[in-house]
Amino acid sequence: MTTKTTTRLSLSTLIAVLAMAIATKSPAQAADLPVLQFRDHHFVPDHIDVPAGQKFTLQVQNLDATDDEFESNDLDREELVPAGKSITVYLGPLDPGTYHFFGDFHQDTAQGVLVAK
Ligand SMILES: [Cu+2]
Repeated sequence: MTTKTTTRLSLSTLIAVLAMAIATKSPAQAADLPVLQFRDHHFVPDHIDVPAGQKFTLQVQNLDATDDEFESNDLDREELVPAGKSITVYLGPLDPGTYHFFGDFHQDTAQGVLVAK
């Protein structure tokens, strides 16, 4: 009985550890991506490599004193990013390729691409 209890404990502990490992995998992946910033009405960086074939999140931060929008026809997204604020954009899974995005209120300067590999 003692042995059985120990075995069950070990198994449930192992399952818990595995579940945690799986649960923390996606956020770790997302943390590898740089924060996308609006800075002087440009995107910094203006090119981000992202993983193809899986969901990921992109943090978009607006360092400017005016609102802008993270917008992309390729990605079918239009998200307001208020002045001084950050938002999370949920994306993917994407096919490998290049996806153009822009700042809708400053399209003359705020342009960038996500490259899914
Ligand atoms: Cu827009």
